[in-house]
Amino acid sequence: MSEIELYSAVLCPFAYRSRLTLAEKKLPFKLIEIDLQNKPTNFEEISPYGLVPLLKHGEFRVWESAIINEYLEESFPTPPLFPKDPMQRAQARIWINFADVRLFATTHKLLLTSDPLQQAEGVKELSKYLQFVEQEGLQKLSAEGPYWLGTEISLVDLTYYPWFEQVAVLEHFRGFQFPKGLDRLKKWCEAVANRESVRAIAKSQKFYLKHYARLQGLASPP
Ligand SMILES: N[C@@H](CCC(=O)N[C@@H](CS)C(=O)NCC(=O)O)C(=O)O
Repeated sequence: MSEIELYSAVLCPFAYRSRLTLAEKKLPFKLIEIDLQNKPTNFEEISPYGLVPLLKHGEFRVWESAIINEYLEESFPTPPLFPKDPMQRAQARIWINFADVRLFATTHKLLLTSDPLQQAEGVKELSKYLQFVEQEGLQKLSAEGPYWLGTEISLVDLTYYPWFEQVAVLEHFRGFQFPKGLDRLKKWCEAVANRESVRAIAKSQKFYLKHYARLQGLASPP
Protein backbone atom coordinates (compact mmCIF):
# COMPACT_ATOMS: atom_id res chain seq x y z
CA MET A 1 0.00 0.00 0.00
CA SER A 2 1.28 3.49 -0.88
CA GLU A 3 2.20 5.63 2.06
CA ILE A 4 -0.45 8.03 3.38
CA GLU A 5 0.49 11.47 4.70
CA LEU A 6 -1.89 13.97 6.24
CA TYR A 7 -0.98 17.64 6.43
CA SER A 8 -2.81 18.85 9.47
CA ALA A 9 -2.96 21.51 12.19
CA VAL A 10 -3.83 20.71 15.74
CA LEU A 11 -6.59 23.35 16.06
CA CYS A 12 -8.14 22.66 12.67
CA PRO A 13 -11.53 20.95 12.97
CA PHE A 14 -11.43 20.00 9.28
CA ALA A 15 -8.12 18.20 9.64
CA TYR A 16 -9.53 16.52 12.75
CA ARG A 17 -12.32 15.02 10.61
CA SER A 18 -9.79 13.32 8.36
CA ARG A 19 -7.62 12.16 11.25
CA LEU A 20 -10.70 10.47 12.71
CA THR A 21 -11.55 8.83 9.39
CA LEU A 22 -8.02 7.44 9.10
CA ALA A 23 -8.18 6.22 12.70
CA GLU A 24 -11.60 4.58 12.30
CA LYS A 25 -10.25 2.72 9.29
CA LYS A 26 -7.08 1.86 11.22
CA LEU A 27 -4.93 3.16 8.39
CA PRO A 28 -1.31 3.91 9.23
CA PHE A 29 -0.32 7.41 8.17
CA LYS A 30 2.28 10.06 8.72
CA LEU A 31 0.96 13.21 10.36
CA ILE A 32 2.60 16.40 9.19
CA GLU A 33 1.77 19.29 11.49
CA ILE A 34 1.68 22.68 9.76
CA ASP A 35 2.05 25.88 11.74
CA LEU A 36 -0.65 27.94 10.01
CA GLN A 37 0.76 31.18 11.41
CA ASN A 38 4.08 30.38 9.85
CA LYS A 39 3.48 28.10 6.87
CA PRO A 40 6.44 26.51 5.07
CA THR A 41 7.38 28.67 2.08
CA ASN A 42 6.60 25.91 -0.40
CA PHE A 43 3.27 25.00 1.22
CA GLU A 44 1.16 26.12 -1.75
CA GLU A 45 3.10 23.77 -3.99
CA ILE A 46 1.85 20.98 -1.75
CA SER A 47 -1.62 22.32 -0.91
CA PRO A 48 -3.11 24.31 -3.82
CA TYR A 49 -5.52 26.26 -1.60
CA GLY A 50 -2.85 26.77 1.06
CA LEU A 51 -5.11 24.98 3.55
CA VAL A 52 -5.03 21.93 5.75
CA PRO A 53 -6.07 19.17 5.64
CA LEU A 54 -4.33 17.79 2.60
CA LEU A 55 -3.88 14.07 2.10
CA LYS A 56 -1.12 12.49 0.07
CA HIS A 57 -1.58 8.89 -0.96
CA GLY A 58 1.62 7.95 -2.71
CA GLU A 59 1.99 10.72 -5.28
CA PHE A 60 -1.75 11.45 -5.39
CA ARG A 61 -2.96 14.52 -3.50
CA VAL A 62 -6.48 15.27 -2.33
CA TRP A 63 -7.80 18.21 -0.34
CA GLU A 64 -11.05 19.48 1.22
CA SER A 65 -11.93 17.38 4.25
CA ALA A 66 -15.27 16.09 2.90
CA ILE A 67 -13.58 14.95 -0.31
CA ILE A 68 -10.61 13.45 1.54
CA ASN A 69 -13.03 11.47 3.67
CA GLU A 70 -14.98 10.18 0.68
CA TYR A 71 -11.72 9.30 -1.05
CA LEU A 72 -10.65 7.28 1.99
CA GLU A 73 -14.04 5.60 2.14
CA GLU A 74 -13.87 4.58 -1.51
CA SER A 75 -10.22 3.52 -1.42
CA PHE A 76 -10.48 1.64 1.89
CA PRO A 77 -14.09 0.47 2.18
CA THR A 78 -13.59 -1.53 5.41
CA PRO A 79 -15.01 -0.76 7.87
CA PRO A 80 -17.70 1.11 5.93
CA LEU A 81 -18.35 4.66 7.09
CA PHE A 82 -21.05 5.48 4.56
CA PRO A 83 -24.43 3.82 4.01
CA LYS A 84 -24.99 1.67 0.93
CA ASP A 85 -28.58 2.62 0.22
CA PRO A 86 -28.84 5.58 -2.22
CA MET A 87 -31.46 7.37 -0.13
CA GLN A 88 -29.41 7.06 3.03
CA ARG A 89 -26.33 8.17 1.11
CA ALA A 90 -28.17 11.27 -0.05
CA GLN A 91 -29.23 12.00 3.54
CA ALA A 92 -25.68 11.55 4.78
CA ARG A 93 -24.45 14.01 2.15
CA ILE A 94 -27.16 16.53 3.00
CA TRP A 95 -25.99 16.55 6.64
CA ILE A 96 -22.32 16.77 5.72
CA ASN A 97 -23.20 19.72 3.51
CA PHE A 98 -25.22 21.31 6.31
CA ALA A 99 -22.18 21.10 8.56
CA ASP A 100 -20.04 22.91 6.01
CA VAL A 101 -22.34 25.57 4.64
CA ARG A 102 -24.21 26.36 7.87
CA LEU A 103 -22.62 25.27 11.14
CA PHE A 104 -18.93 25.63 10.33
CA ALA A 105 -19.38 28.63 8.01
CA THR A 106 -21.28 30.61 10.66
CA THR A 107 -18.77 29.59 13.32
CA HIS A 108 -15.91 30.83 11.17
CA LYS A 109 -17.60 34.23 10.68
CA LEU A 110 -18.46 34.43 14.35
CA LEU A 111 -14.88 33.84 15.41
CA LEU A 112 -13.57 36.43 12.96
CA THR A 113 -15.92 39.28 13.76
CA SER A 114 -15.42 41.67 16.66
CA ASP A 115 -18.71 43.46 15.92
CA PRO A 116 -21.11 42.80 18.86
CA LEU A 117 -24.20 42.85 16.63
CA GLN A 118 -22.74 40.32 14.21
CA GLN A 119 -21.61 38.22 17.14
CA ALA A 120 -25.13 38.22 18.62
CA GLU A 121 -26.55 37.23 15.24
CA GLY A 122 -24.01 34.43 14.79
CA VAL A 123 -24.70 33.04 18.24
CA LYS A 124 -28.44 33.03 17.52
CA GLU A 125 -27.91 31.30 14.21
CA LEU A 126 -25.79 28.55 15.78
CA SER A 127 -28.50 27.82 18.36
CA LYS A 128 -31.03 27.57 15.56
CA TYR A 129 -28.80 25.12 13.67
CA LEU A 130 -28.38 22.90 16.71
CA GLN A 131 -32.15 22.81 17.26
CA PHE A 132 -32.57 21.91 13.60
CA VAL A 133 -29.99 19.13 13.90
CA GLU A 134 -31.82 17.73 16.93
CA GLN A 135 -35.32 17.88 15.47
CA GLU A 136 -34.91 17.46 11.73
CA GLY A 137 -31.74 15.38 11.83
CA LEU A 138 -31.09 13.11 14.77
CA GLN A 139 -34.69 12.66 15.97
CA LYS A 140 -36.00 11.83 12.50
CA LEU A 141 -33.11 9.78 11.15
CA SER A 142 -32.71 7.64 14.23
CA ALA A 143 -34.36 8.54 17.52
CA GLU A 144 -32.36 5.87 19.36
CA GLY A 145 -29.01 6.40 17.71
CA PRO A 146 -26.61 6.66 19.29
CA TYR A 147 -24.91 7.82 16.07
CA TRP A 148 -26.19 10.28 13.48
CA LEU A 149 -27.52 7.65 11.11
CA GLY A 150 -28.29 4.95 13.66
CA THR A 151 -26.29 2.20 15.27
CA GLU A 152 -23.13 2.58 13.16
CA ILE A 153 -20.61 5.39 13.14
CA SER A 154 -20.36 7.20 9.80
CA LEU A 155 -18.61 10.09 8.07
CA VAL A 156 -21.46 12.32 9.25
CA ASP A 157 -20.41 11.79 12.88
CA LEU A 158 -16.76 12.41 12.07
CA THR A 159 -17.65 15.59 10.21
CA TYR A 160 -19.54 17.15 13.12
CA TYR A 161 -17.69 15.93 16.17
CA PRO A 162 -14.72 18.38 15.97
CA TRP A 163 -17.14 21.32 16.25
CA PHE A 164 -18.51 19.97 19.53
CA GLU A 165 -15.08 19.35 20.98
CA GLN A 166 -14.25 23.03 20.50
CA VAL A 167 -17.58 24.52 21.58
CA ALA A 168 -16.02 25.90 24.81
CA VAL A 169 -14.25 28.49 22.63
CA LEU A 170 -17.58 29.87 21.41
CA GLU A 171 -18.99 29.79 24.92
CA HIS A 172 -16.05 31.55 26.45
CA PHE A 173 -15.14 34.09 23.76
CA ARG A 174 -18.52 34.68 22.10
CA GLY A 175 -21.05 34.08 24.88
CA PHE A 176 -22.65 31.16 23.05
CA GLN A 177 -24.95 29.07 25.24
CA PHE A 178 -25.62 25.50 24.26
CA PRO A 179 -29.44 25.24 23.91
CA LYS A 180 -31.12 23.19 26.62
CA GLY A 181 -33.17 20.06 25.95
CA LEU A 182 -31.22 18.70 22.98
CA ASP A 183 -31.13 15.24 24.51
CA ARG A 184 -30.53 13.22 21.36
CA LEU A 185 -27.64 15.49 20.42
CA LYS A 186 -26.17 15.12 23.89
CA LYS A 187 -26.39 11.33 23.65
CA TRP A 188 -24.76 11.48 20.20
CA CYS A 189 -21.93 13.62 21.46
CA GLU A 190 -21.18 11.27 24.35
CA ALA A 191 -21.19 8.24 22.06
CA VAL A 192 -18.73 9.81 19.61
CA ALA A 193 -16.51 11.18 22.40
CA ASN A 194 -16.17 7.61 23.65
CA ARG A 195 -14.85 6.22 20.38
CA GLU A 196 -11.31 4.94 20.60
CA SER A 197 -10.43 7.08 17.56
CA VAL A 198 -11.53 10.23 19.38
CA ARG A 199 -10.09 9.37 22.79
CA ALA A 200 -6.68 8.80 21.24
CA ILE A 201 -6.38 12.41 20.03
CA ALA A 202 -9.05 14.48 21.80
CA LYS A 203 -7.92 17.72 23.40
CA SER A 204 -9.33 19.30 26.54
CA GLN A 205 -11.45 22.46 26.67
CA LYS A 206 -8.55 24.13 28.45
CA PHE A 207 -6.26 23.31 25.55
CA TYR A 208 -8.56 24.97 23.01
CA LEU A 209 -9.24 28.00 25.18
CA LYS A 210 -5.53 28.58 25.74
CA HIS A 211 -4.66 28.28 22.05
CA TYR A 212 -7.53 30.46 20.78
CA ALA A 213 -6.69 33.09 23.40
CA ARG A 214 -3.10 33.13 22.19
CA LEU A 215 -4.17 33.39 18.52
CA GLN A 216 -6.52 36.27 19.23
CA GLY A 217 -4.13 38.03 21.60
CA LEU A 218 -6.57 37.61 24.48
CA ALA A 219 -6.02 36.62 28.09
CA SER A 220 -6.60 32.91 28.51
CA PRO A 221 -9.02 31.82 31.23
CA PRO A 222 -7.43 30.58 34.49
N1 LIG B 1 -13.23 23.56 3.41
C1 LIG B 1 -11.93 23.18 3.90
C2 LIG B 1 -11.56 24.13 5.04
C3 LIG B 1 -10.11 23.96 5.48
C4 LIG B 1 -9.64 25.14 6.32
O1 LIG B 1 -10.32 26.18 6.41
N2 LIG B 1 -8.45 24.99 6.94
C5 LIG B 1 -7.89 26.07 7.70
C6 LIG B 1 -7.50 25.63 9.11
S1 LIG B 1 -8.89 25.06 10.04
C7 LIG B 1 -6.58 26.51 7.07
O2 LIG B 1 -5.83 25.71 6.56
N3 LIG B 1 -6.30 27.82 7.14
C8 LIG B 1 -5.07 28.37 6.65
C9 LIG B 1 -5.23 29.70 6.02
O3 LIG B 1 -6.38 30.17 5.91
O4 LIG B 1 -4.23 30.27 5.63
C10 LIG B 1 -11.97 21.72 4.34
O5 LIG B 1 -13.05 21.21 4.66
O6 LIG B 1 -10.91 21.07 4.30
